[in-house]
Amino acid sequence: AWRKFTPKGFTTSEEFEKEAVRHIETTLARSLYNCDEVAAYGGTALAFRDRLILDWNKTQQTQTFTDQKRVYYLSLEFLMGRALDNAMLNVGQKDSATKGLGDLGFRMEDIISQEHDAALGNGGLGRLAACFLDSMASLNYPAWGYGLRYRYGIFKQEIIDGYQVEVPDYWLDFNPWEFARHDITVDVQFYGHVNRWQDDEGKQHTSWEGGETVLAVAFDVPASIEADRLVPGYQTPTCNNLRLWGSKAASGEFDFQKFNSGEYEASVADQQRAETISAVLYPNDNLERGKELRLKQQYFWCAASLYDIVRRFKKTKRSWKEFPNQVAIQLNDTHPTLAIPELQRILVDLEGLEWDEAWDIVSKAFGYTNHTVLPEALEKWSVPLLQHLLPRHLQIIYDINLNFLQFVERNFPKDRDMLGRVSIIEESNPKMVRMAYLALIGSHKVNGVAELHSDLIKTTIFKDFVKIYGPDKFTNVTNGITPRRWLHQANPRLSALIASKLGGHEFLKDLTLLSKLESFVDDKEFRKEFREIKYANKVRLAKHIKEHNGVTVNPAALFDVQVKRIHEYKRQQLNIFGVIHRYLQIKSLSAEDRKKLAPRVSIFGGKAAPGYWMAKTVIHLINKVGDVVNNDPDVGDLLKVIFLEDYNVSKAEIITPASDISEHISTAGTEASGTSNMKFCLNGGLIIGTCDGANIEITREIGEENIFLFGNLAEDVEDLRHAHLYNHYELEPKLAKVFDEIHKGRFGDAGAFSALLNGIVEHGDYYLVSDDFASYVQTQELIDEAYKDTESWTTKAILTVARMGFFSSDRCIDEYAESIWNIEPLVQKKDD
Ligand code: 26W
Repeated sequence: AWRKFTPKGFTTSEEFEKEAVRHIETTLARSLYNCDEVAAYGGTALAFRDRLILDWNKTQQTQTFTDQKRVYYLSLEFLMGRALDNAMLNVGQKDSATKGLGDLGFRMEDIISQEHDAALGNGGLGRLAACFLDSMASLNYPAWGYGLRYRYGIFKQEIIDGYQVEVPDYWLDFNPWEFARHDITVDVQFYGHVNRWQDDEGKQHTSWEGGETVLAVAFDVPASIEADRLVPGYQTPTCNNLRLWGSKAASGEFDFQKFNSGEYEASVADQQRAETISAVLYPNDNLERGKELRLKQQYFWCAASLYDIVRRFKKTKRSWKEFPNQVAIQLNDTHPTLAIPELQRILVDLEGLEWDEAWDIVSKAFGYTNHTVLPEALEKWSVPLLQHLLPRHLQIIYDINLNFLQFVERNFPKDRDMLGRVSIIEESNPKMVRMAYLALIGSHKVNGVAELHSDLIKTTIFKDFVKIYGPDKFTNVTNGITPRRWLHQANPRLSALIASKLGGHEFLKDLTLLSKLESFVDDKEFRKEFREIKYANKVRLAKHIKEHNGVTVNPAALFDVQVKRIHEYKRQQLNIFGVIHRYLQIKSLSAEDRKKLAPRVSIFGGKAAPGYWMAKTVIHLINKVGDVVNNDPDVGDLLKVIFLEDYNVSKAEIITPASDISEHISTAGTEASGTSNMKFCLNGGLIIGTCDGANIEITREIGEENIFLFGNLAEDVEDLRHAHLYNHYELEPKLAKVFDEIHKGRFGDAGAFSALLNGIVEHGDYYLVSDDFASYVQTQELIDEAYKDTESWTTKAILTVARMGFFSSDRCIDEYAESIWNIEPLVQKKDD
């Protein structure tokens, strides 16, 4: 019956205009006479939002009504980027809006760029969560995301005199995509103490009392809309919910008393302290720092989300045994691991279940995804901190550990050291809780994110656990990306070209259909258009570079791109040393010989964690090299070095389609998967990479002849590192020359870079930059040659696109659904 009240959606530019103007004049209370781009963005977003909300409400109603098993994706990061373009494409009225806005005197591009990125994430892990929301909706899985509503997302990066400067990202001044649910709140407790007592029947009880309470308020985002209108007549769109928790002071008696006794300031201070919990995203990627506020964030979000999940389950009046048949909870890395002891606490302390019965339910409900093997990224929380903040949870963790260790002892009575190695508690000073072990022990499945990575976790960090539980507890789900955003939205012309050949946009819902492109690989017209699209995308990026960096780059040059978080293991330093080597070579040639070279633009982008000095040094070096190279008249078009400021999702949408070659060159065995490698390939860019992460599966899918692999293998890394430390160490000769030039001050004060170079020359070159340098440079030379042969390059690029079907996050989500969550899609009936 509710459908009767729904407004009719617009289908023409006039109808769109009417809706947008109505919103500008009423919802936003702006006069049309001073309607600027901000207001036009607001009116447009609200007009499309109206349409989406209908699908969203319907989906939620259907999910409640059918009440089948749901999945809850717990992630401390959701790197969503902008929403408007995605909404327009899904609603299917972007053309009407473009025309309507044109009539009002605006350009669509300018309007889209008014929106702040929702940048609630650091990098790969957060963007993966965003792609998953898109795929879960697209495949009609009943799914919710749970996260934190940070007031400040990842900082904005400015480059000043070649240095990174961090600027706060206040993004919430106007956000039409969220709905505050002031009626949906949860009290979250911190600190306090534990009480134990016996009731009249002699039953033991435990309760957590005292301490302080903070209020969690729900903010809902219609996060993901099935791309239904791209493939008309499919079915009613699924629109799932992303619920983000914001923190507020609980308005209990305590505040009230303070307020009344004249302590106005103190009560406001309490308010601010509570709001601090969800104030800011921690900007570290792959580095754990053990800050109390971070632990508070984690518990706040886990407690609110679980309360919500349990509340929904209890409404169905099912018995607790059925909980794991109705609920699957996926832990996106160890950040939400406290959800495990929290559910155990709810079941035992609050619902009165026996320990074993409760534990059976808990460990069937959870799945855990590991995203890194870097030791410095593995979360550990100190026992004294947990004791202070979450005393009852610490007890529960100890009890989980006791049961687990007893189980291990029974099964491995001869292995005396095993208990110490696998204990959740590390016997250090202070003692530490190893969150990855807790997550693993409390889950029924553990997965890595690419084949090599999933193998590595079984032989390194979780080796003992494979013995204890057997190999079946461990599985691989190779990452994927959503083709709706990373092909159709970011590269509309390529999407249209593919659709024209394949007879429609079905490939956006079944990416394996791309394989049909192989039969067009020799089609002259198709090849020409494919190349023209790449060129046009490069022209667009060149324009962006001109505007932001003031450097003119030649769009016909080979665009060589490395955009990702700056980290030693990702080896941007290897790339920039390679650029210096190229520069020195150019300088050493005669003017005549220089003419034979292939022009190149080396493009970098990415943020360094604010406290990560080595990463900041790398940014500085890139910019200094750029200053010298870009202004050297001997070099001209042959080489340009660009650092793009403030790399984020919306910049990625411009950069990805404009790349000829992109760099995925981590030390073998360190990059769990990588997902930008997939984005570049899907957009017809080739890649240079090490045998690491998903590069391995990409090679298998697209063929060795279509990728530029180099460097040492993961299996040899340990021995090489060992050799550096104990044998005489010699720098690779070409790299030594590069270092000489840096030492001579060719790129400014050499002292600024001494720590970077010493890490390699004197401190063991942990990331094997020198070991891989010769092979890297040689492979770059192969790329120069290959690029000169336009025809064969085009063939490689087309075949790469055609063979990327496997890397859709749709495939990935189907694998999770089948092998971890055990859930089925919910197909909604079509409305008439
Ligand atoms: C506690 C600090 C911290 C913060 C974030 C530790 C670890 C993380 C993430 C797990 C790091 C991360 O984003 N990992 C990336 O996950 C991607 C998605 O699976 C992979 O593609 C990347 O290879 C991996 O680095």
